[in-house]
Amino acid sequence: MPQNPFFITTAIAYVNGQPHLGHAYEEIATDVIARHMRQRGRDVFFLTGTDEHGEPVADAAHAQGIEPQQLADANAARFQALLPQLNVSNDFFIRTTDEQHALRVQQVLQRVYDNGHVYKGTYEGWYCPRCADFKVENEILEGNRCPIHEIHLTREQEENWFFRLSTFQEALETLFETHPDFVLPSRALNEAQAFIGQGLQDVSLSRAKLTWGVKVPWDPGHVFYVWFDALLNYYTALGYARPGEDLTDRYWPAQLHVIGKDILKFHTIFWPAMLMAADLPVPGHVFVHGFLLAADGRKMSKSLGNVLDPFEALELYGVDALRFYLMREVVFGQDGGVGMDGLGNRYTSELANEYGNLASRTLAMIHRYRDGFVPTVATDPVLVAEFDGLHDRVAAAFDVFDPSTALGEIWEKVRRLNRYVEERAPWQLAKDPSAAAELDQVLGSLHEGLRVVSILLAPYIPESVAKLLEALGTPDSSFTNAGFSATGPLAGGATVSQLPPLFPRLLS
Ligand code: ME8
Repeated sequence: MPQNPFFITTAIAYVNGQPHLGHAYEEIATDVIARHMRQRGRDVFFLTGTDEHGEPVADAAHAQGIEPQQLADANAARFQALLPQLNVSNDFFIRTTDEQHALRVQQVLQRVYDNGHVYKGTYEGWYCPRCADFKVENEILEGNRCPIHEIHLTREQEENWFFRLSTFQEALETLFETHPDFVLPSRALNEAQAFIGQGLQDVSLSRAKLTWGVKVPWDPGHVFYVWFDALLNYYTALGYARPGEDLTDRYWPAQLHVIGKDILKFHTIFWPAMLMAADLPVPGHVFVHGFLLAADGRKMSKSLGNVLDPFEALELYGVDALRFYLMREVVFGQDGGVGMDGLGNRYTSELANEYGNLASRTLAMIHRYRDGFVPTVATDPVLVAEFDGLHDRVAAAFDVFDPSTALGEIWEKVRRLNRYVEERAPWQLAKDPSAAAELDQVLGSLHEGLRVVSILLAPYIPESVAKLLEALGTPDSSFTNAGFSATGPLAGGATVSQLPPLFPRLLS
């Protein structure tokens, strides 16, 4: 059995609308972490998918005069089609309308019932049909409005099956105390702890009024509340993602759930409690990222109608530019404002003028001055010292799921290498035959530096890096090769090939 499993997930998107930049952001950020862990030899399983049951989807379908399944099929296909466009390397795409998912949801929740964590009762409260969630007192905006969608909440009363969440108060407090990195970043942990601090109330496990969902096995007049159906995707998928194979023992518990801040309560409180109730181990970490905000400073979302289109961004600048921009512009774990202007600026100033230019000039100079051969000489001790520990710092940042800090560290070195070109002016050295050894060292060191930063950048901009590493004559992008070699460039003696600009200047 492969060692070192790393099971990583995104939230699964509602299919009541189409994919937007917020979804793309979550997919990209999760993909960057998954790719990095694969580079390090971890046995990665990356899961994403769609959340297809529940009131928001049923309502949206009926508003269009179609059946929920039709809407789910149409929009799930859109989400699925987006992934290769974003170069997302997921291992499976789960749809909660998959039959095998429903069966496994029933099995797990039957166990929760058998373990005595479920009872029948009446619930009355303020309900948001878009969130598919009852809101507690301090979550409600003035005028009985939803804090997320800003729409009016409805007063609902239902006879439901309830999950005894309140009995998990102590177990959750202990989980947060003994595993303070269960919820990351710390601001999100504080929020989860504050929520528990108010005292947990039991929550609905089923809905009697809805039919669009997974049937409750002990009471088929009810379907499960969509959130439990949805959360369980992380577990059920492992049972059938690979036909004929059950991956549960290999990958459960998940190492990391990546989610947005609006669904913190479900993942940091309901989810671990539900797993404990089913006698299942809880995941290692839940990382809560921020929201991409539009120019008006508000959340970009279907219901607020201020969405920036990722497809337009892909068409204009390409997949690596979009991936890079989102990871560079927005600190992972914080909110950030994004727009087409910002994307265009970073494309030009960083991808084209810094990394792209470093790549072109390095390849061109090795061609011009050394017929394409990478010199076999010791690398420059100045750069050796400056690159010392870089890949360890990048790995350490990823260990706490901080791709922003990692990218900052790498980019500093991209800039350093460009400064190195200016400082050492190879075009001057080339004019002086007595400086041949120095020119060898400068070109070899540039090749080595470019190779190292490229391996480290591979999770962020995989397409460009694959082309460049190939051209550098060192296609292997595994992390064990990410150290800056002091003895000489790893590719010493190899030849480099020419490459069209990785990030060509665009006509405006
Ligand atoms: O919440 N910026 O689905 P969803 C960043 N089905 N992230 C954003 C965002 C934005 N502007 N808008 C949304 C659901 N997201 C449930 C999840 S998981 C068992 C069920 C993020 O389609 C959001 O925070 O509304 C969530 O993590 C993901 O996109 C899917 O959102």
